[in-house]
Amino acid sequence: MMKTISEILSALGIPLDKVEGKGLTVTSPVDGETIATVEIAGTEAVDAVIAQSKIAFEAWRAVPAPKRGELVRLFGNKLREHKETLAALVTLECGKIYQEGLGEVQEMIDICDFAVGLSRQLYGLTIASERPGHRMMETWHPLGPVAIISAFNFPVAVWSWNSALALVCGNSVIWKPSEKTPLTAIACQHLFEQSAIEFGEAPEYLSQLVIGTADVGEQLTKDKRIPLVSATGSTAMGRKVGPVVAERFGRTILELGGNNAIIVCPSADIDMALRAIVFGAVGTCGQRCTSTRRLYVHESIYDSVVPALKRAYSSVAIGNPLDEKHLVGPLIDEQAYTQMQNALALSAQQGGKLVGGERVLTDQFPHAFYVQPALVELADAATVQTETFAPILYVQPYTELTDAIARQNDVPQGLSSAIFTTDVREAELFTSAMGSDCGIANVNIGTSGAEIGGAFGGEKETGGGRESGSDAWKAYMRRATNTINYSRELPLAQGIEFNL
Ligand code: UN1
Repeated sequence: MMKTISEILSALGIPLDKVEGKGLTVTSPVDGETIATVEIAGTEAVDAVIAQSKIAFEAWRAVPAPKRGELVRLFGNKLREHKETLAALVTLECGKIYQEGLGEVQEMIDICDFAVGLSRQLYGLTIASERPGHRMMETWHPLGPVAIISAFNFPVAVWSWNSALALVCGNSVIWKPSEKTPLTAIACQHLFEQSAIEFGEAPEYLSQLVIGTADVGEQLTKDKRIPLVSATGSTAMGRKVGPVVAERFGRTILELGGNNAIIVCPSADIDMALRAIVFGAVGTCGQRCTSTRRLYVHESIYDSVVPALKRAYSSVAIGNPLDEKHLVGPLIDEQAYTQMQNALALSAQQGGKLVGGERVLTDQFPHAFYVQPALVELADAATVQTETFAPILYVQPYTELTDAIARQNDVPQGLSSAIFTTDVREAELFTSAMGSDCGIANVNIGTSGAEIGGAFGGEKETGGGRESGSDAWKAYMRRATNTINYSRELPLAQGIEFNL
């Protein structure tokens, strides 16, 4: 595996001047060292990008959808070719372990495959008309330039879910990556441009990158030429983006915070549940929007499950994410560490019993933030309402399943949820209308690691958007209802007579 930034960039064929600009300093969470400096897009540059995107869209929408799929197929192949290198870059830049970096690039490859198939399946319905000699149908048309605002924790996959679909749907794309992870974005854009050259018929500026801080995102959200803004990040970010886009009647796909819970029932396969809980809570150092943050354990098994969990926690290998023996890498930065400590201090004040949470490996990595994942046993009444992007798992016992479900739902967010049970009644209740109120409700699978084939997203303060599989593509297109009269009469709908 490649471990240095220059090895990775040269393997990807990225010219060094792209990472030796002025403006944004990129540090690696692995050791806190500077790995690059990149150029920031100014207001005029962003404006030009939007104008170019519009022109690219006008050409791209005329290309038949299966042909558009061919470009995405080539890009998927390019990702296959560079999977290991891109995964190592993901690890270096955002700190997730290499296995998860590989998993993330695999998600990109999978969504490309999905989008290629989809490019031949952008179906509309044919609808029975109430009038004789008439036919009704729906046609799905491309929308326009799509802005994609992504977060540091899935620096490449989230862009690909959006862009692969947006592109086969006939749109151009503009990507604003997190300012913490511009290098992986530069790498993806570079691989995409190579695929576009191979494809030969893509308009220039079909996919563009704008690097910058929140003001770049704000400029994109305000611009009328962008009919759809897909934004992944905190609820606070979504609260800013949503109203600005809505004010100009643009559309959004919002993927915001989660506060995901697992319920462990008395009949659960405990070994399975433990693995799912540990992966969900400590994997990616607790920095997935789908990370497991709360755990409700039935009182009859609480005294065996919680000690087993503590044992598992104490054996988790924490360290350099490039080293394959480690399961947990660092937090993204000092701010994330401070937020984690603040959340832990608050739960201690509320009587929470804490294990873990302390900073580790400071000798080896004085400028990076590795932590022991934290487990907090909470009093019955308390439900933590906020998402802290760190490995903190709040644990509580429950007596009645309906009460556990109510507590699970009693938070502002609604992304992911899971139940571990072998009782079909409990499983069905959990996935029913009276069960979990989340966009994702799993049985005997943890809260994170969703497959791309399903629609991904959540309710309430998670923002309501859906990306990735199922019919999420419809959000990237506009629907036209066409009524066609092939008779020689002009009957009006609803039986209205209007005789001239
Ligand atoms: C995110 O954390 O923003 O389900 C996305 C999962 C991944 C995606 C997470 N497929 O954990």
